[in-house]
Amino acid sequence: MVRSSGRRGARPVRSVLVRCALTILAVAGAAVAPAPSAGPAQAGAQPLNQAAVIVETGAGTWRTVIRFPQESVSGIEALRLAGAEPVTYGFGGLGTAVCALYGVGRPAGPNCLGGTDGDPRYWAYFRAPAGTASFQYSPIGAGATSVRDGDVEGWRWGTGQAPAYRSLPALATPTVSVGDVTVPEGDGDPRAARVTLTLSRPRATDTEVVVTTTDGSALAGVDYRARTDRVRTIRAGRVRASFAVPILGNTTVQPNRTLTVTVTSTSPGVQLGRATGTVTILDDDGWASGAFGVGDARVVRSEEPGTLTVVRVPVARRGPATGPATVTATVTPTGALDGRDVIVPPPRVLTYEPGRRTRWVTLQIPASGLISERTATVSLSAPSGAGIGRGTGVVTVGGRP
Ligand SMILES: [Ca+2]
Repeated sequence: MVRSSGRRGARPVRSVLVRCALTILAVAGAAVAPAPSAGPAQAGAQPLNQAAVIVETGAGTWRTVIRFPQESVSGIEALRLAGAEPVTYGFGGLGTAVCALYGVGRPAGPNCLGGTDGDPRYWAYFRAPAGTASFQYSPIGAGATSVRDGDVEGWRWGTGQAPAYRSLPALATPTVSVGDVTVPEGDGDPRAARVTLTLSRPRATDTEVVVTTTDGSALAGVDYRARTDRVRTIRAGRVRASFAVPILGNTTVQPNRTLTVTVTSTSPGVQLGRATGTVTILDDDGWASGAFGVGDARVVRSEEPGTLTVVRVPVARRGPATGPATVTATVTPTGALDGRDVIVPPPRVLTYEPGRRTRWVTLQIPASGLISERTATVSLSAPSGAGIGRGTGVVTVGGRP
């Protein structure tokens, strides 16, 4: 067994030799390993097995729980089930090397494992089989490895270090989290700050979430209406609910103020993830009367493939709002991969009829095991019937802690 720690600090030439040896082992392993998916899968007749796949690319960390009806799947198939889009290369048809995951690595080819291009990095493969609680370097290639119920797979792009380990039960337990929102204060008109509550994966029964507000620099009764031990329900099969805090505006120039929204308890079998969110009241009294301003929002994404959560960003106009007004809102990803991390809507004209003060820009967030943050901006342009007081807001999509 070759341990990762034994390879750390190895000279580059030796590193390449060790890697070649590993490749040969992987090829040899593939030659004698049984076909991983042999035999018909009896879907429906067997309970689903589950395993976890943890991948660190350097640009992001993914922790994904996969499920499969077979007794085992190969390490490559586990990566596919996790959505890692593995790029592989077959050495002589006998063994399979992993060249790239989530778009990070090398193209398929003889130099897939590196060593000749001056870049020492490669995809190091670690495993924590069921019953163990830490990663061990895998000397057998992923194509020849059988991933079984309870296993945790680990991959890290680098020079042989392991990714951070998490246990499968910790990753598979549904987790509830709360987001943040920044909302323009308003002049005392009815207005709510809405934060998003998300579940990491849907449940077969309703999930109750108990939420309480707490003063920060914003004071209950002055800046907002307190909410204590309010119960919100995330319906069975769903992954989100919304929690609204009434905001009490004024026309005095002040600093921005904040309050916290804390999830104090939830249903049995659900753990708390990001338990505290922040509501920021954006003072808008320096803006011209009638000016538009966009807020900010943060959400914790769900992890169950096929589910969507949403994040809503307020676009408010200050002042009497007696006439109609319009403004165009454009969402631009800043480092996020369009369609994978955030579904970017086309630019949209927001229409405010007389009396209307707030519209919301809604972004859909696909489920992902990605725990790293991704951001997008919401920009305002082409206003009519009003000016622009704050033209850019930030949407942050993160994973649970
Ligand atoms: Ca104010």
